[in-house]
Amino acid sequence: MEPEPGVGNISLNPLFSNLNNSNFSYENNSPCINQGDPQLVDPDGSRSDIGANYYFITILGDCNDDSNVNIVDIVSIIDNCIMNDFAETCNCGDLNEDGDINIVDIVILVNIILND
Ligand SMILES: [Ca+2]
Ligand SMILES: [Ca+2]
Ligand SMILES: [Ca+2]
Repeated sequence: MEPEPGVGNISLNPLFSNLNNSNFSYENNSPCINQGDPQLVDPDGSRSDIGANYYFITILGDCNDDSNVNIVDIVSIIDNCIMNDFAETCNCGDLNEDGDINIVDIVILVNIILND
């Protein structure tokens, strides 16, 4: 089936994660991501995606989910993950993915920010 010609219609494979399980979420390389109505914004702060679903773009180190990795995230990680040990909310801060949030992760995050 060919889509109607027109703005916003594409005929690429949308790369659904798992159609067999009726899972219509997108793979991270789906051509639908950020190709929807440019006037609309997804909950993750990016341009809208084509279709009913959207792909949540998570940025490693972006612990306050504002789509920027900066000093605020470092403070957030130190406060929430290292000082208070709320480990369950700290996946964003485990930059070397060793299962632990510590100074090593902070150093990696600082380097990311400085090199950005
Ligand atoms: Ca999007
Ligand atoms: Ca942030
Ligand atoms: Ca770590």
